[in-house]
Amino acid sequence: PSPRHHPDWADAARAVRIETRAFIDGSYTEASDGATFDCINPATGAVLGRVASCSAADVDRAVAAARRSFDAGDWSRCDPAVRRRALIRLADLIEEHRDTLAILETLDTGKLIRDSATLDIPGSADVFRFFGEACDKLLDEAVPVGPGALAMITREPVGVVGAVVPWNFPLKMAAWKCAPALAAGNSVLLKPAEQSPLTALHLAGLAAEAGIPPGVFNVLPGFGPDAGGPIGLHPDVDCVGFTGSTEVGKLFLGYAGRSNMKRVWLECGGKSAFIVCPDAGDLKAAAEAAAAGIFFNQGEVCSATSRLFVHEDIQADFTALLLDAAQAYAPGNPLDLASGMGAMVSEEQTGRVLSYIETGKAEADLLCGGSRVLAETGGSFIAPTIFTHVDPRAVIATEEIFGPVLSVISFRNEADVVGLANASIYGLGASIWTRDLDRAVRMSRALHVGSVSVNAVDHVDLRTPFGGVKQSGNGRDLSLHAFEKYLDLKTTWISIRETAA
Ligand code: TXE
Repeated sequence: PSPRHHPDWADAARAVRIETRAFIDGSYTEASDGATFDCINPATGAVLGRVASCSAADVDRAVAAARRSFDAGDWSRCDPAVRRRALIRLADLIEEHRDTLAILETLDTGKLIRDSATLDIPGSADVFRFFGEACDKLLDEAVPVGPGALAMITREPVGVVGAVVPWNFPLKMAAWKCAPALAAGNSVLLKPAEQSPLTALHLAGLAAEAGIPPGVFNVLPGFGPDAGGPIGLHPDVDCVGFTGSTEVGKLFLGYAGRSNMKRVWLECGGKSAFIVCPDAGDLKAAAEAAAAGIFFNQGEVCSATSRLFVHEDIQADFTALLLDAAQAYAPGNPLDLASGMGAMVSEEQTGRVLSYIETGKAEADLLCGGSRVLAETGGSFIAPTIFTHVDPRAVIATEEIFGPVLSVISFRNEADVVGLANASIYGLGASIWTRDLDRAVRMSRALHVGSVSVNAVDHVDLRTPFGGVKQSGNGRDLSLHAFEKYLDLKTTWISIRETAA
């Protein structure tokens, strides 16, 4: 879809109505104690609304509703064709509300409207449609155990699922968790990040309109410790799907251990490698992809290729092309289609990234960027930043920055670069640029990550699994494999008398 049908998105944004209430048991509601928090537009600093700040009491209400609906079976045990129709209807409604959702996403996070309208929102609809379509096509299994028995392996929803998601792709991450969980028949509590609750709240109304029964889908905006913690610790939540920092991912493992051993699926941080081999061929295309790999969405991407390894023989040429490619990412008003990059999600995130940039200035050579820009707008903007001659052990080359900051590191040979790329606590993605097929296969086999893109960058497709190894997490989002997180296997063994009595 083209975002150009709105000549002026800023005008359209003024007309958007903002829902600020939580959604529990089929209706919008204030937090039990009436608490709210300010939802800020990071491109201007303006307050967009006062959003319900949920706490343990609200989590209890939502879990009770989710459990009641799950046990009632209207969703969990219905003909899966009923779930299919509702989820596909929800996908249609997301598309019908595309402009409103895109505006809410951009106002709330600072990301470009161009991306919200063409990627985030349509991509979220696609996810609901994909898992909706799949609902009634997952088959159970009958096992060949001989004539004396019938053995079946059936899949059953796990029960009440908590989805705790971050702010970089708010609606998309909600869809990645909730669509397969709902399609499998679970009841869901979605906790959006406190920085970006608005599209999740709008989604709740659409889910009700699509026919998802009360209690099956609940949305609890609020802070991590207040609303996320009680979900992680709740004895009646059976599973949590989380995307966010590695630090908080570890907390969820602890919550599960301290409560009911709920299943915890984590998609956490990354420090993905972008490797440019001497036989990369079209260096300009590789440089453009490298810039996209770190500057798309202001670098606020878990699989951002924030470590760039370039072979020493082509380093000078490649760096010049990279600098050119970075020019396309000049920050500007996210509602303006001409802007190259949007605002950082919050002042807090801006401060965190700027502090890494200061560290980088002491550790490496600054090629471009390196500062805050457009301060006069009241917004949180950072220039696309590239450091060269970075030591692979430097702070900026090892820690997840989650901003538009790239570290360029040179390498001598294949074994050298595979070792450097694998020397990370993370293992989310990697991108390899080479025209040598043997090399591509050798390297992708040797990289300890969840996804490898060859002559492409961070390729994500809803038909293929996405997730990481090591401290990037476990389990996979997207693809039919995502169902595995939200379904338990049940074995039923029936002995058969072989002769009629
Ligand atoms: O993430 P948090 P933050 C990384 C990135 C970023 C850093 C911090 O490096 O700079 O994390 O971002 C909820 N109990 N990523 O602080 O806190 C929180 O409310 C229960 C990578 O925003 O992990 C939100 O809903 N829940 C990443 C969710 O966890 C808690 C995306 C994620 O927030 C909680 C975002 C607690 N104590 C950040 N504290 C990725 N993998 O894409 C927070 N939460």
